[in-house]
Amino acid sequence: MKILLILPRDNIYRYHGIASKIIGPYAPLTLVTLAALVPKELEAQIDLLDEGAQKPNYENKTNYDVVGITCVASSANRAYELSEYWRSRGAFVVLGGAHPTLMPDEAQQHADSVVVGLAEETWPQLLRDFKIGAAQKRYHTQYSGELASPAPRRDLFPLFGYLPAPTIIANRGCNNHCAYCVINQSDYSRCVVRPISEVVEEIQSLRTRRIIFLDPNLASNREYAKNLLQTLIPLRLKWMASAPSDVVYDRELFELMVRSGCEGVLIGFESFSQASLNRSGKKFNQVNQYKEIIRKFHAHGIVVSGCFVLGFDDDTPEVLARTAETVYDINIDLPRYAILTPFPGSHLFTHFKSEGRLLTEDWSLYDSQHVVFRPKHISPAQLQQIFTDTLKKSFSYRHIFHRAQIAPHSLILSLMANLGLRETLLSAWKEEAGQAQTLPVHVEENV
Ligand code: B12
Ligand code: SF4
Repeated sequence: MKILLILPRDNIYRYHGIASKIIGPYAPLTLVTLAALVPKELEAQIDLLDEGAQKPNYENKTNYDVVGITCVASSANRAYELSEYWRSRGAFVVLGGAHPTLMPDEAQQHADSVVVGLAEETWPQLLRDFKIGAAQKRYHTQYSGELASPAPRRDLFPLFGYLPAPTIIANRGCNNHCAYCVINQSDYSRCVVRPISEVVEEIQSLRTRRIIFLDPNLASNREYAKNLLQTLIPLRLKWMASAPSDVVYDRELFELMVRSGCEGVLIGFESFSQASLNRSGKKFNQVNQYKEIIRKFHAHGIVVSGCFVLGFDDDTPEVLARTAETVYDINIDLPRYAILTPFPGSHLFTHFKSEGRLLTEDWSLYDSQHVVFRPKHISPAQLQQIFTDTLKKSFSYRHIFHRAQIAPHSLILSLMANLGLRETLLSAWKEEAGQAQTLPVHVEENV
C-alpha cells in the first residue's frame, strides 16, 4: 500500500524558499505520528509532505492508494484543493485534524473518509478496513484517561526546515475552558495523557539534551505534570513548553519545572484588559501580576514567550493601542500576536454568526492574522491596523534590542529568535501584498 500524508500550507505557514530551511518552525508531529500508527502488517510505503517546510511538487509523485491530509481552518481550502486533486488521480482521501473535527460534515464533502478527533485507534482501523475494501465514511472514537501513542516516525522528516530541538507530546487537550479556544470544544483535543514511561522512553531514544513539548498546556493536569517533571530530573534536560501564567504560584510545580530543566515557557497572557480575560473564562490570568510572573521566570533563567490576542469585546481602543509598549514594559522575551478568531465550528463562531458579526466565511483568512468579524468598539479596519502597528512596533529594532538586553539567556539567542520571527512576518506580508489578498472585501469597505 502506498500512503501520502500532507500538511497543507496557509497564508503564513508556507515554504519561503531558502529562508524556510534556515529559520523553520517547531517540527510538527502530526504527520510523523500518523506514519507511526500505520499498521506494520500493511508493509506500507509512506511519503510525507509538509508544505510549510518543503516545496510541493505533486506532478512528479507516483500515484498513492491512500492520501491523508491534516488541516486547521486556515489551511482547509488548500486541503480541499489537494483532496480534489488526489481523488482525481484515484487515491482514497482521508481528512483529519482540527478543522475536519470541528466541521466534519463540511470536510466529508471533500473526502472519502473523515477521522474526527484523535486517531490513535481509528487511523490504523481505517487502513485495515481500506485494505479489505470496507473503509467507512466517518471514524470517531472518544478517548479518555491514558492514551498510548507510538514514537513518531521522525526518520521521515525532511533534512532541513525545522528548529533543531526535537518536539514531543506528553498530554493532549486542556482542562481549562477559555471561550475563544477550540481545545475542549468538540473532540479535537481530548484531555488524555500519554503514559509517563512512554514519554521518558521516547526522550531517551532521541539522545538529546534539549526538547520542546508541543502540549497545548503542559500543566493542564497538575498531578500528571508533577509526576512527569519529577521523572525528568535525572535526565538533566533543557526543555520548553506551553504553560499557564499562574504556574509560578504553584510552588511545588514551579520548583519541579526549575529542577527538571525548564529553560523556556510559552504563556497565553492574551490581553491587558482584565475584563476581556474575565469574560473569556481566563480569570487565572491577572494583568497586575504579569510583570512579577515574568520576573519570577527570569530569576530562574527561564525565557518567556508571551501570546497576545487582540479584539475581545471588552478590549478598549486605548488598551489595544498600547499593547506593544506594555509588552516592552513587562519584559516579555518573545511576543506572539494574534487577532481574535472565531474558528469555524467553535462556540465563538456560533455566537458571532448569531449576532451577524462575521465578515467572511473564507477559511483561508481564519489564520489569526486577519480580522474576520466585526469588533465591538472599533471597525474591522481599525483592528487590522492596530494589529499591524503592534507587530511593527514590537518587532522594531528598538524593541528587539531591549529584549536582547534583558534576556535571561544569551543575547545572541534572543536576537536570533526575534530577528527570525521578524523575518518570517515580513516575508509573509510581502507575499500577501503580492497576492493582493489583504482583507476580506467587507473590511476593505470600512477602511
Ligand atoms: C504544535 C502546534 C502547531 C505547530 C505545528 C503545526 C502542525 N500542524 O502540526 C505550529 C507552531 C507550526 C502551528 C501553527 C499553527 N497553528 Co497550531 N497547534 C499546535 C498544537 C498546540 C499541537 C498540534 C500537535 O502537534 N499535536 C500533536 C499531534 C500528534 O496531534 P494532532 O495534530 O492533533 O493529530 C492527531 C489527531 O488530531 C488526528 N489527526 C490530525 N490530522 C489528521 C489527519 C488524518 C488524515 C488523520 C487520519 C488523523 C489526523 O490524528 C493525530 C493522532 O491522534 C495544536 C493544539 C493541540 N492540538 O494541542 C495547535 C492548533 C492546531 N493550531 C492552531 C492554529 C490556529 C495554528 C496557526 C493558524 C497559528 C498561526 N496563526 O500561525 C498555524 C497554522 C499552521 C498550519 N497551516 O498547519 C489551532 C487550530 C484551530 C483551528 N480550528 O483552526 C490549534 C487547535 C490551537 C488552538 N488552541 O487554537 N501549530
Ligand atoms: S489554557 Fe490555553 S489551551 Fe487551555 S483552554 Fe485556555 S487557551 Fe486553550
